Amino acid sequence: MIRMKKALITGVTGQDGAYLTKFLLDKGYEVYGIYRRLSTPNFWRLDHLGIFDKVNLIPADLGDAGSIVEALKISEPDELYHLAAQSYVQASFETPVATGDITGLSVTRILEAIRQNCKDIKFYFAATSEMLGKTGLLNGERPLNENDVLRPMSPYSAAKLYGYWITKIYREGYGMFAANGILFNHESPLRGLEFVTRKVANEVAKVSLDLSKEVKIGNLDAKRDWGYAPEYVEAMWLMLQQDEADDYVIATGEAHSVRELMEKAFDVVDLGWQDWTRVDKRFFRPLDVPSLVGDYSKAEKKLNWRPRVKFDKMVEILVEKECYRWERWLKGERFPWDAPNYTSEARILTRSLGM
Ligand code: NAP
Ligand code: G4F
Repeated sequence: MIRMKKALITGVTGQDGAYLTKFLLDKGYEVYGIYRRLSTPNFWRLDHLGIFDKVNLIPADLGDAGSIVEALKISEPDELYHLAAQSYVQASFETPVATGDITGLSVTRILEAIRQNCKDIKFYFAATSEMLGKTGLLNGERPLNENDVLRPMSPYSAAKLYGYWITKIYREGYGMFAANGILFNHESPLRGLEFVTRKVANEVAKVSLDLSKEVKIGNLDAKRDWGYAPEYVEAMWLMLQQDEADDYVIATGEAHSVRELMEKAFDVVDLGWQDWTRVDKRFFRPLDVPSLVGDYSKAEKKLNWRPRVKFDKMVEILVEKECYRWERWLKGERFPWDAPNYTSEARILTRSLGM
């Protein structure tokens, strides 16, 4: 009898954790997910994908090495996907030390637990295009690849850079199967509301239904390479199916500015973006990566992976989903991820207000 493969996912309640869980369950995996105890349960993404009852949940915290060892013992995984992190760049300027610990140092806690207990586990680390930072200025000439210089511009990306290097060190030093996915931005209707794509989609839907009068936004000039999250989790899995561990850029190869995002999102609801937009300094960062575009040719060649949903389609999916949700909300339906449950941005006092 063929044994079902087992996967352990940290960050199972996040955007990628939920899509990866669904992807692996569809492949016949037994999936275990680490979640942290919160005062309010946070399983809405798993619920939305209809998989909440199919994933085995293990309470643990990235700050607590013992709980990670316990999760390994309970799940005995073949593959471990380390996705959990303080993942919001702007918040990393507010909580740089906690971000260093959870987003950076936790990678060593997990790698050490694997090294000491079960060295054969295949390990995936969610590295990021943000690590490229200032090197993004080269985007005027070409998309960036795995060999480009990493020059982080935020406490978040400095922490990820540490995680990326420690992953390579355990791979080379101890012969462990440890891969880095250098993923560029990837979005979906399950994105946290604070990230710019879902924030804009949500606000545009509200404007179109007369529930709001304007969208407040930060740096309109920033450019990102925005892909579609459900496609990116497949790339994570493909990295762990190779004979040898390696590092891969996953991207669409297209750059679009936040200005273009606004334009396209308002276009979906037949409105002109400039009539409804206000630039607000609270959404600027002490430092912001100006531009990021990725060259995914190594992943295409070695993993046979390529993006299918590009910018225009991705924005349409997000805006249409938010319009659908708000239309039903007006009829009295409620959803677990309802925006009214989020704190109004106007009441969040960040250090950017004093800049
Ligand atoms: P996300 O939606 O913010 O999810 C982050 C996950 O980490 C959540 O499940 C969160 O749990 C968990 N977490 C945070 N602190 C924790 C702690 N102390 N102990 C245990 N769990 C903790 O992020 P995502 O978009 O899915 O991204 C997944 C990973 O890929 C992250 O590491 C991110 O930095 C990286 N990445 C993302 C992108 C992107 O564009 N999405 C691109 C490159 C890299 P709660 O639900 O309890 O908060
Ligand atoms: O959506 P964002 O907050 O994503 P960011 O900072 O690029 O980070 C995301 O992608 C990374 C991969 O490169 C991940 F590693 C990370 O975990 C996260 O998933 O902001 C995108 C851009 C930035 O330049 C930001 O300054 O949009 C700009 N922006 C302009 N106005 C805004 C806003 N960002 C947000 N969140 N909110 C605004 O109102």
